[in-house]
Amino acid sequence: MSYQKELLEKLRSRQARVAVLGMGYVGLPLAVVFAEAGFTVTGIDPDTRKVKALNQGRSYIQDVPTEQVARLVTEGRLKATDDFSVLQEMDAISICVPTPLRKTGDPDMSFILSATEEIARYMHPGLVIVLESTTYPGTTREILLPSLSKGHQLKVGEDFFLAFSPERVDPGRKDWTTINTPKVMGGITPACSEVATVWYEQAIETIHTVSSAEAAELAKLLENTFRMINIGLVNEMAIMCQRLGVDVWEVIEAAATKPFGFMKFTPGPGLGGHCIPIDPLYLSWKMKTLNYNAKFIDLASEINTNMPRYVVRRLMDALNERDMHLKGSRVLVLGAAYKPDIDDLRESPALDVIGLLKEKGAVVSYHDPYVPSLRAHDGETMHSVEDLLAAVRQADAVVIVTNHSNYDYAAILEAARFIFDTRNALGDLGRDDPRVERL
Ligand code: SAJ
Repeated sequence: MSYQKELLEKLRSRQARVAVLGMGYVGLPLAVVFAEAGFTVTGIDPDTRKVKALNQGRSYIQDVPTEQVARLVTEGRLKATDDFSVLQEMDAISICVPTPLRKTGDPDMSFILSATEEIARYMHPGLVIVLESTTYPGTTREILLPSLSKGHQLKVGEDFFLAFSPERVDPGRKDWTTINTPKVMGGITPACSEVATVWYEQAIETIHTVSSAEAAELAKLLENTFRMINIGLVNEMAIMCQRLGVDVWEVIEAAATKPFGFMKFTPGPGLGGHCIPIDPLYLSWKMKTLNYNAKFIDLASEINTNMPRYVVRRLMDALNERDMHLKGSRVLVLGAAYKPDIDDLRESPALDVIGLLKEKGAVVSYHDPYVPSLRAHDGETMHSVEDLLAAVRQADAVVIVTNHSNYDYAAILEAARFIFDTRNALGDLGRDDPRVERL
């Protein structure tokens, strides 16, 4: 029997032994979904704290209930280890490791490279490997395939199977989860696509199979580049509307009444998170190696990156109009996380706004119910103010940077001298109030 047939049988019967490399916000939910489907799953992570927590039946990912981890561990369907040698017993391996950017703005492939090297050490016939980490097109074929093919005669698409399937995890989201979010799958060969699709469809409701790993890699980059560019568009629309003396929020609401052919995005103080500001740069980086300049990505990135500076300039102008100077003014920043109702600070524009305000000599404090402390760009450790309304009263200006839904905006408006609202968090509350300006 061919390795393909044998592996397909193991996958369909759920007898295949599954490993997930990287037990973070993508890997742990995926491991749990495979375990719930009946596979025996081993989560592999070099972070021994994660390994210990999981083996003790504890979850550290908000979307994965501890009770679920505890049950699966007790049932022997899920376990964790930092020992990569278990890979020699595995039949199916998902790679869910980080793909950040280096300080230079180039892709940091180190996590993918080390995971691939570990798998390469334990390569054997009848193995399917799926890369989930967001990366530039060609990574699966140009980086993983050569590394996994070294030192043996195993042939991809016959003896082992290799594919790419972009992660679509949105932490905190309850409506679209790992099980019900359609999953794109693209293999190095048709047999790779088939084996990887059969594996994933045992646990995930909808698999959309494409003809190559590159098509799957690019689908993910299109998704998030689309988002980044459209956010850049509305950010530039905010700048243009301000020059035209028109309320951009009113314009967007009006455009959003169009039931087709328009998708609403809203302006803000910049682009945060570990996906949207970063994924498109993987594509523009790859295109530069092919002597092509991805103009839309570069332009949108420039606009989005400049938004914190634009916010601070708008605040300076607003204070000047009130015969005040930013230098020496007490400015309270509301909301530090990169988007509402989460505690994630990664790439948060609030850090840039705070840094720029400090550079201009403002006396800066911040409040965020989800972020008790943060390290400002100048190295200072800041702490969220204890008494929000007292801090609002003492501030010369309040800047709403992240519009957490649990803020009492009416009380904040009542207590404030001046508010610069970068998210239209006040909505109609501050419509004609001279103490309020919006982006
Ligand atoms: N933002 C705006 N205006 C918008 C939307 C977002 O300024 O209209 C800002 C946010 O404030 C934030 C940044 O962009 O700083 C990113 O926000 P996001 O809503 O895109 O949230 P993320 O970064 O968590 O994006 C994830 C992505 N999911 C995956 O990559 C699997 C993205 O593709 C999803 O569309 C997004 O979640 C989502 O819809 O929640």
